[in-house]
Amino acid sequence: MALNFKCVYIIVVALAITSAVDKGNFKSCEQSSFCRRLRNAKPQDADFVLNLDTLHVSDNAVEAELRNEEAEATFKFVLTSLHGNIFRVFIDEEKPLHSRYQVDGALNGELQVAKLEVLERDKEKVVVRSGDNKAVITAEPIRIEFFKNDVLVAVVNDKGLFNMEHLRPKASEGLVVKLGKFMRYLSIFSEGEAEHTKEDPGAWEENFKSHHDSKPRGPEAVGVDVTFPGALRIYGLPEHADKLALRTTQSGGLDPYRLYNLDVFEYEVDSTMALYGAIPVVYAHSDKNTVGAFWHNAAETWVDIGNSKDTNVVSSIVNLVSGHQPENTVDAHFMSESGVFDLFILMGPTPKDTVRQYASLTGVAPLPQYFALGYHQCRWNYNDEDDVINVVDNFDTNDLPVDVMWLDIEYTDGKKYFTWDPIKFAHPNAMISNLTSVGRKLVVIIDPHIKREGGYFLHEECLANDYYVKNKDGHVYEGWCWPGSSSYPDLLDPKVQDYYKGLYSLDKFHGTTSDVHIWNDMNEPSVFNGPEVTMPKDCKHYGNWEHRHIHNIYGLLYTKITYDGLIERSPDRRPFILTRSHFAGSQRYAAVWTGDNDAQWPHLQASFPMCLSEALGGMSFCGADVGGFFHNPDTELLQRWYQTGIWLPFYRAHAHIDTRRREPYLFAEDVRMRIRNALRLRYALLPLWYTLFREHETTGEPVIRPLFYVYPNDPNVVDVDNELLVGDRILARPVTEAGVSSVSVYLPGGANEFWYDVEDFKQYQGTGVITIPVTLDKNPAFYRGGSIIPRKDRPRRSSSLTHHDPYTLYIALDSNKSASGTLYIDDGQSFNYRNKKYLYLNFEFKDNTLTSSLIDKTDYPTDAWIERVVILGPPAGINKAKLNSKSLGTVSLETSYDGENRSLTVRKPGVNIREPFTLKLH
Ligand code: NBV
Repeated sequence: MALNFKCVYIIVVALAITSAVDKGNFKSCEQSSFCRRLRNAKPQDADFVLNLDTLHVSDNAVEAELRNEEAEATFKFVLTSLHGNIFRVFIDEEKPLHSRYQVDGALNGELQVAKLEVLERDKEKVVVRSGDNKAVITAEPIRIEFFKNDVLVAVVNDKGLFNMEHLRPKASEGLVVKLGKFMRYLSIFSEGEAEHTKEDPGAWEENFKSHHDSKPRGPEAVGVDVTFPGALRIYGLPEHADKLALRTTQSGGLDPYRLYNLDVFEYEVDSTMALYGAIPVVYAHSDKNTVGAFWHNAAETWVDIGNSKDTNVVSSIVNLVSGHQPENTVDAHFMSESGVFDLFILMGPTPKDTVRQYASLTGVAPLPQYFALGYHQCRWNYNDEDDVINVVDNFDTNDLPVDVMWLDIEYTDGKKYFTWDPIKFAHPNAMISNLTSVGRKLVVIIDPHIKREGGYFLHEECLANDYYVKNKDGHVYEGWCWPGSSSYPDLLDPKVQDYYKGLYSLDKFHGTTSDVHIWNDMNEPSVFNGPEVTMPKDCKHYGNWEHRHIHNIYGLLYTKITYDGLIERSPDRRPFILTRSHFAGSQRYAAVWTGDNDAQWPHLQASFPMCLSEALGGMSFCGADVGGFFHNPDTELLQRWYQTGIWLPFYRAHAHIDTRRREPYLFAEDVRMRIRNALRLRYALLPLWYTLFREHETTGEPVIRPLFYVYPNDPNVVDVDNELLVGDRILARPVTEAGVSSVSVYLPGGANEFWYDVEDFKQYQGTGVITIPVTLDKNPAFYRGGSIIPRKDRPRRSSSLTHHDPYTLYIALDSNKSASGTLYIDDGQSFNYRNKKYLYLNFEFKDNTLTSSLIDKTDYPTDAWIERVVILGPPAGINKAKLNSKSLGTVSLETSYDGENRSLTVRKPGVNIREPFTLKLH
């Protein structure tokens, strides 16, 4: 067995180092029975009809029976309106043969229903209103039109692709099965006549490569199309290594976007293939409005995307000739293998509203500890305790800040999680103290596969208590992963959840402290010898659910348990967790990274659209392995990666075990200096990042934002994804191309929007594309005119050492010579901020006066003060400033104007940051 595993390991590593993704290991839609059933179906006469004789309308719900006559199946249809401009459409079978799975864990608590008012009802349709939203429900065929302020913004089942395969007993051979329109029109497997009596060959069992899926319940797929009239682009559906704007998959030979959490070795960019995470939300956007759809389903899902700009090429030409310009439309066809029908329509009307509506359903990321926004140093693996200490020492001697050291799987005793290698990591406490003496932390990896080894407490306890997932025959499921033969905890079982979170307690996980945080990897779950490198779908979970029903939430459940475990372990510390697998709602527990990327320029480029897409899916706390996981980056790529990574919320360097060491101090001084500069800029801006995370927690707004989010009325930004905005205060367009001497940047906002280069303060107007000359030192980024950016400019070894440091306020003036901005401050680690122990400040600059005030009536004692105010685009003729505050009274201050950098600096205002003040320039 050990030999076997070694072989698997060598093959895996060799593959990882030498080849690109092996597409043959993963299904295409055509190779997946339910996907081809639903995708190849042709819309036709209504099979699903609402029986409006059974209509029941209450204050907040419309209910009726939904019939598929041909299949003789009855469903229950419920439409509700929810607070915050959301509609929910829920359909389940009336008397199912087996219950259909309803996702548990993605939604953030109880949803609040809103009032519905019936405007019209007759035999054919019902019209209801909720605020300025309206839904027109047509009975035959079932179809729902959604209107915002009387403008049609979304249509459910516009194309007639709605389907819900009712659960049925397996028909004996030769029997005509009533399957409804989808089977009837399925011609690809049936030649000649009478194809309607045939089922798809994979409906009741399916093979993929050497794997057999026994499908004990048979077909139970569910799907629907949603059209968004007027939309120009559609975004969302993380995780894919693709552009931010989703591409048309309905034509041009692309597979639909697949949502099935998978461990894909050496994934490719520009691909609709599944990756580690699945967030089934889309946002359809035009320069006039934005509307979203959240498909609440945890089973394998494919989403076909249509955009009339790509699909109606012929009619576009005709229209061009005729001068008639019909409005653009986009649509999404959701197709899931199982589950109830549960669709939320997020009525917008702006990107901000829509994203906040999604956050109101699935929650927000809680404020992380301050350190988590600093720089993280990881590699597979740091060899031993000395190696770890040596790395941080080298960071120190080279003036490179670092907050967190990471340990990958080799720190364990033979890949047995919750243990330490007895030789290499024999004194974890001493190692941890060394880190924490300057406020640093340690993150260790904990994966869900459990080594099946006699004497390993975790395995023995799981076995003895029946905590493992079972195979289709009811025996404990065994798969292969890093430790060799492994089993997997059944995370659906409340007893397992309870037990597993206890593993993080300090007396169970010896050697850890409250400063040790957790990395959950391989939690798709990854199973080396499983179908598509994951768990067989017919494995069984608690509650009699098959793995197929819950696959996409396995990682979510795993991180929730970790989160609960860390809270229980250290009730006064905000947990930091990094997860690879994720689903809607994962933001409540963990940060995410884009997995095993490659040290290639296209992967650096993909890091922005991938994380922006995650941010729209609620997962703002996102990053990509700096340097690229597989292979060795050249120094240009490495520097550019460090420069780019500072603009993503999670900033961690990581590398595969077979790559060369690449800690930044190992390079020549010029490289080291550029990396140092990037790190310093990141650290200087931590007060802004932290403020944005707090604002995310209170408002649901993403920390990083695509241009269309901040400039929704500008149709030119809909495809921009090599730029992003940090909040709405900084626009970053790092250099992600090799060997270039200039880059083009789209500056949005028009002639009245000012932008200031973050380094030399050069002023630009937002009139579109400009070309910026670049050297290896240049990392183009711009402060948005009208914003105030709080920074801490003193370089330190770690973020916690900056806690008492003074602030510099950068005031980037707009065309009216005014600006505003917020700053959030607390202890950076505990939950005391939930008891009003924080400061939330508003800075306002207008009429040559800067005013600081408290937004909330709270307090946090701090000795941090303001050491500088730097005004960009200052008014002419200023040479003095007068500060006024309660404790300092009125103080006259000198100003200095820097002609080269076009900035005015007021030195040492000296006022404590928590004290309201005015600073008048004259
Ligand atoms: O634990 C080893 C790696 C880890 O370094 C990486 O970040 C994960 O994404 N892990 C995957 C297992 C296998 C990598 C080939």
